[in-house]
Amino acid sequence: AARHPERCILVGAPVQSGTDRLGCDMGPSAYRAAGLPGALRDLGLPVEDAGTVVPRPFDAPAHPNRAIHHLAETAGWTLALTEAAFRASEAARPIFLGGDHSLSAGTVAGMALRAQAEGRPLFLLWLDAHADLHTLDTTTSGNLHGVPLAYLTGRPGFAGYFPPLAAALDPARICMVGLRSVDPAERAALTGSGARVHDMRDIDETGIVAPLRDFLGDVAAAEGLLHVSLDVDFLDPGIAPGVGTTVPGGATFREAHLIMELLHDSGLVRSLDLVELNPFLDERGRTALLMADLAASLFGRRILDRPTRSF
Ligand code: HAR
Ligand code: MN
Ligand code: MN
Ligand code: MN
Repeated sequence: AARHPERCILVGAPVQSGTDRLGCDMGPSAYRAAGLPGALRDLGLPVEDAGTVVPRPFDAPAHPNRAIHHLAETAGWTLALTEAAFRASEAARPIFLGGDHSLSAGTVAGMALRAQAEGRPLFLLWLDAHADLHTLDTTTSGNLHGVPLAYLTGRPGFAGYFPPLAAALDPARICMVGLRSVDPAERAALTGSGARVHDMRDIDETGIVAPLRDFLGDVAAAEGLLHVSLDVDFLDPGIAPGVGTTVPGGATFREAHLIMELLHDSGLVRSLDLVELNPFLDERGRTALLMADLAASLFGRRILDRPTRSF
């Protein structure tokens, strides 16, 4: 019996309140224009489109950190997306079409509820140039796409400003890959957190295959649900320019595809975020096309057939 439903469900999450530049709200349309639904159907998968999530009203008081902007709006998205993720994942594998990375505060919280309902642990693979580990007190940009992992792991200072978190994630079940822009407060939070962290230097020195297989082996042994959060800026800006926060020295085309191929072979992925695409900054849709192509690889597109490695 399959560990996960075969059906995919697309969930539009046009969030842009977590950044200070406009354009991420066009992400869901760009993924549809790039042919993502058809690419998944070509793999023989049943694909449903759940349409677009709408933020819920949320009353957040003003925060003493004056840099923060769009706090109540982002909290309202978190509330709506927690519910949407829980609902969409009941009988399908959700693909959340972002939207900036603040949306993961909601999608991952909803998947944590789903894991809880199934009596299984949630694991999280975070593919990103950034750690997104600021609290509301440490962010200096005030851009809330920089805080979702702090919220999700239950770091202090979110009470009253964000929806209460039903189940905080154990950092030991988080694997971060691709880091190359980490602020001092985030670095301090990572030290001793128990999270697995593979920065770009690790990838350069040892490659990503062995550490990823190690992580996937742990997910399988725990019969966990795996959520993957793919930030466009994980990729090198030379191949993925359509993002507001480019950082040089990112993953190559093949490094990114190999991760997707290994994830597919593992059979462990239950849900996926595609985040930070800014179609206004893209070049003739190439970043949207690459992200859609990576999603297709994660859901089973392959070069040649090969025996599946079991975990
Ligand atoms: N750490 C920086 C800040 O907090 C940059 C955060 C950028 N985040 C994203 N998502 N683009 O990863 O402002
Ligand atoms: Mn991010
Ligand atoms: Mn990032
Ligand atoms: Mn490491």
